[in-house]
Amino acid sequence: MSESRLFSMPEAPVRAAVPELADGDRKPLSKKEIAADHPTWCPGCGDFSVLALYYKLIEKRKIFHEKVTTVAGIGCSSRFPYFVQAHGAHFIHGRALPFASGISLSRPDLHVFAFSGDGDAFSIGGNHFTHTARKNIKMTLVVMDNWVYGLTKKQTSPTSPLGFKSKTDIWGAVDQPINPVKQALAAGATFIARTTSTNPNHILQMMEAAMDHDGFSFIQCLSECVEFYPGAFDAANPRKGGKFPEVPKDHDVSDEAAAYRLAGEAFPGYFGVIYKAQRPTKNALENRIIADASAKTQGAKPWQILQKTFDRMK
Ligand SMILES: Cc1ncc(C[n+]2csc(CCOP(=O)(O)OP(=O)(O)O)c2C)c(N)n1
Ligand code: SF4
Ligand SMILES: [Mg+2]
Repeated sequence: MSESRLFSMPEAPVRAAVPELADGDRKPLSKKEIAADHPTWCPGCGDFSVLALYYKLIEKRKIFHEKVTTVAGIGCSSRFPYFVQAHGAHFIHGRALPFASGISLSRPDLHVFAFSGDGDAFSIGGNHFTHTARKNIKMTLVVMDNWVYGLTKKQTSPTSPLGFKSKTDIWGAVDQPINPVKQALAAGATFIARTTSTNPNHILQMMEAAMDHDGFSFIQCLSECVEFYPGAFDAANPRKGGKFPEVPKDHDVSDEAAAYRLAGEAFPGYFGVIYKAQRPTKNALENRIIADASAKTQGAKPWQILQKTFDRMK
């Protein structure tokens, strides 16, 4: 690229802390203003509930169109951004997190939400889950876990339980399923919560807590696929004779070993915030490097520092 072209590039956005959400002069967005296309999910799919609560979150927390971005990979659950009237992307299968990472690192003024399925997040996107968590990139990831590949019509997913009969395991799944909470803990996620699509108040509570966390926040949301895995989560639904055990009040959310023990409880396990830690985000650490470099180069802009680095490499 010629020097003149490079110098005509728009300036990098000013890096600032996330501003106060409340903007007294503006009305919160109504559901009508946030809802886009009519969701194409099967009637009864758990994903409807997650979407409805996301609308509610945006309304309740007065997040405006220009301050939120909604990213997803591929899958029934990942159709999510289509149904939200805001900036976002329905991206490549398994690649929502790297896309969302770029947004988060370059636009610290935005609230970045990623939505994924169990296949999208833990199969094809498993490596990105690990690295986004360990880098502690500020965003919220909601995995709508239905224990199956829904969009492609019933294949075994990484969270399908042993014995689950699917098109890929006609005699029943033989592979040990992963435990999303343990996976997130091991990867270094700094906020981990569990919820279920049948408990709307709880979903909203978890989304708000995740959004307020300064770091990578992960929510495993059980979300029934009524078409290919009906009844999967009945044991977690009091209306179907199940239980909804909340994280015990005396659980220390900063205790990793205790979180690991809670995560290992038999299904339905515990719901609520299971782990929360403070660790510098990649966003903050990179900002520090940029600020130091800028100070050493008499206030040069990030792209000017980059240009100097390229020049040295010539
Ligand atoms: C690179 C690539 N590989 C495979 C597929 C096919 N595919 C689309 S969605 C999907 C799995 C979706 O499962 P999950 O993430 O659990 O979402 P759900 O549909 O259950 O919500 C697969 C394998 C694809 N679209 N792209
Ligand atoms: S196939 Fe399953 S996951 Fe997909 S929309 Fe239908 S119920 Fe939901
Ligand atoms: Mg799935």
